[in-house]
Amino acid sequence: MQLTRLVVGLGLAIGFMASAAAQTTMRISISTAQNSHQGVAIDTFAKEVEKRTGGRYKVQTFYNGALGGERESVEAVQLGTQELAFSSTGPIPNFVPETKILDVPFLFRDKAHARAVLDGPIGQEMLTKFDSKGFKALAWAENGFRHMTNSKRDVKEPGDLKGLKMRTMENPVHIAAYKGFGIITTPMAFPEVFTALQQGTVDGQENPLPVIISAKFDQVQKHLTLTGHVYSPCIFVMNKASFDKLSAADKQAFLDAAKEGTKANRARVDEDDAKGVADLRSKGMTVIDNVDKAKFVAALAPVNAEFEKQFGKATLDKIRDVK
Ligand code: EAX
Repeated sequence: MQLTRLVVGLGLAIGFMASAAAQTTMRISISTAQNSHQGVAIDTFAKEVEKRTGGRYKVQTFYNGALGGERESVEAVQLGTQELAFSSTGPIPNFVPETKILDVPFLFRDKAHARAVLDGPIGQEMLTKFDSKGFKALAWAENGFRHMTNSKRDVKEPGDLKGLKMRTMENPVHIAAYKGFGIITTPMAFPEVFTALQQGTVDGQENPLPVIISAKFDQVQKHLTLTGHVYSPCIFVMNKASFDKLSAADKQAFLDAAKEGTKANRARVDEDDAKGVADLRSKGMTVIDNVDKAKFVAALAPVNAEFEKQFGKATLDKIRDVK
């Protein structure tokens, strides 16, 4: 009797262990909605991981900062309490300082330039800097070029930004740059931004069209100016120990899945950029789409001189010179 029980118990335990080994579930999160350029990135990634590992790995997807804002999720990935996250580079320099340079204003000419840098030697070398910080960086993706919105006035000239109280990302380069415009900067995690705009805690914020649209900022912001002042990269990060535990073939599967996620992400950014202005106008925003960029660049000359000192002109030029 007792022996039978023992055998049954053992059988159950072995069965449980086998099924646990058969499927491992991991978690990935974003701070934007599922119906967004970030949503398609992680949905595609999850689907591809499952497909490429024959269903042995499953990735659960979380949206709208359900597991916390970007800084919190990246921190959780570093600690290993969450396996994966997809984040903008907003909070990333606080973990991997080498990435700071990517958020320098007016560094990239256009998306093709930025993608070429990130996919080329400079971006790929930067991915390896995550290794010693507890991460495996799987792939770069993007938010796109950031633009200014506010509830006070049309911003046509850089001087119009003076005195606006704006939410910024928790990123030292952004904060320094926007102060250079005369903006009163209020760093804040993304999940709090909509309410802050709604309640008037801040006058404005800045984000790419795909974020403005998916976050429905048109409901709480009247004025949009296409300043394109910063290119905003995103990244797939994974806990280093979780990645190292994978077999060589599974590591490749995760890397390839992230690449597919990036493809879907960039295609959606292009789509949102193409349709975004008309969409936001139809929802009642005024859109200034013909600013004299040179004036905005000139307004940041003193700040950019600081950045040249900090990062080195040669290093910045290496990025600028990528064709
Ligand atoms: O990644 O915090 C931000 O403004 C980010 O651009 C947003 O969370 C999307």
